[in-house]
Amino acid sequence: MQTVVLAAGEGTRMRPLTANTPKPMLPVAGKPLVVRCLEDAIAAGASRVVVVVGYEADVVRTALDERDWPVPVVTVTQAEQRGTADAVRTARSELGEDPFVVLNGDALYDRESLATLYESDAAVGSYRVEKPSSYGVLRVVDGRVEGVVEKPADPPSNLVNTGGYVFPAEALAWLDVDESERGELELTDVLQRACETADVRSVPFDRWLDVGRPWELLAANEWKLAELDREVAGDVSDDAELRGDVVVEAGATVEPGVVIEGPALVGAGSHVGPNAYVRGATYLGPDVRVGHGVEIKNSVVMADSAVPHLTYLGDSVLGEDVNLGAGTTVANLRHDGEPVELTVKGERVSTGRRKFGIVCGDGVRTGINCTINVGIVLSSGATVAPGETVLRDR
Ligand code: TTP
Repeated sequence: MQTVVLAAGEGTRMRPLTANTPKPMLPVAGKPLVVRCLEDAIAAGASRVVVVVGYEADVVRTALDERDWPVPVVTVTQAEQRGTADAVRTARSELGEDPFVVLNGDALYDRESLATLYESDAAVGSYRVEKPSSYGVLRVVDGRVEGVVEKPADPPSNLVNTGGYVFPAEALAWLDVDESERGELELTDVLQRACETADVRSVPFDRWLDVGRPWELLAANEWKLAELDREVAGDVSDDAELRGDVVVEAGATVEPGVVIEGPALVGAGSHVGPNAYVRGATYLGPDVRVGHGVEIKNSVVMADSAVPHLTYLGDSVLGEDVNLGAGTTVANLRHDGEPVELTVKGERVSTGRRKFGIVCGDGVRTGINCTINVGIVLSSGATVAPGETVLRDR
């Protein structure tokens, strides 16, 4: 079925990681998020994919054009990010008069459930959560979706909207919706109309992840790293130990005395050790350096970053070209055991995670022997002085 993938958004909640990299291009176990979305869509039944790009459009377009896809993949540019209905409207000229699937390019959908969605005539992918009030919640009767309510105080069900839809062909004519209260043209208004005229089914997803905030990028990596099988193409010392499903890409080097516990991926051109301990689920992007006496646990370290000496880094996300000075220690657990909070667009938000460390934008530099508290966000290019204890974002 023809498919529209929405990938034009700026990803403001993901800042500072999206300061230089559009959200669809953030790495998930070695592949950009949007590439994973397309691969899953094609495996599930997409016959042609129209990707709507916008923020840093050229970067996304180039990454998609570089790949060899088994079905046609085209991109269209949404000039202004006016909302999801506007994004699909941008794709309209590329769509035939047939039913079409829409997927969020910044979400992970499990393939089996996605395949079921593709078998439907009109449907919404639904996902069961314990606390639905912060989502779009579906009103479902006997498997039929009657509507969707945004962030309701009194949710009509525990089924939330995954942003994965099958629309009937007629919906192509319904995309000119009015602006919503928050000033966007919303696809949920098109869905509402579809619910009033067609039998829109709720297709439950076994697994789904909306990757909107930094800790969700960590969760996305945990998910996809866990699906990797052991593969060693790089140069691994006989005196290093790889436990479980560890991928060492070609051109990577693992020195003596290193222990890597899977799931973990060491990207091409990376150098680990000697004497480092890398624990799952950890993703080391291409050309990353991890040196002597370093422990990295459950973290994402993007391209060209260095954690060269005597550092502990846990449950954290580092952007590109970050350098942590010798002896940098990151806290990842509160003394009261409560979930770690992070500031997202000026508001403190619970990550829902008992363990979470820090988020560093591209180019962050920390001095020797500094300590960084849980839930700290360091913006792109921020510096930390030697010996400093960081208790506030900068
Ligand atoms: P959002 O996650 O709501 O928006 P965003 O990606 O810009 O992130 P943030 O809120 O942090 O700024 O968007 C959902 C999906 O729709 C996502 O894949 C991006 C896409 N999208 C568009 O393609 N065009 C648009 O105009 C908007 C608003 C979103």
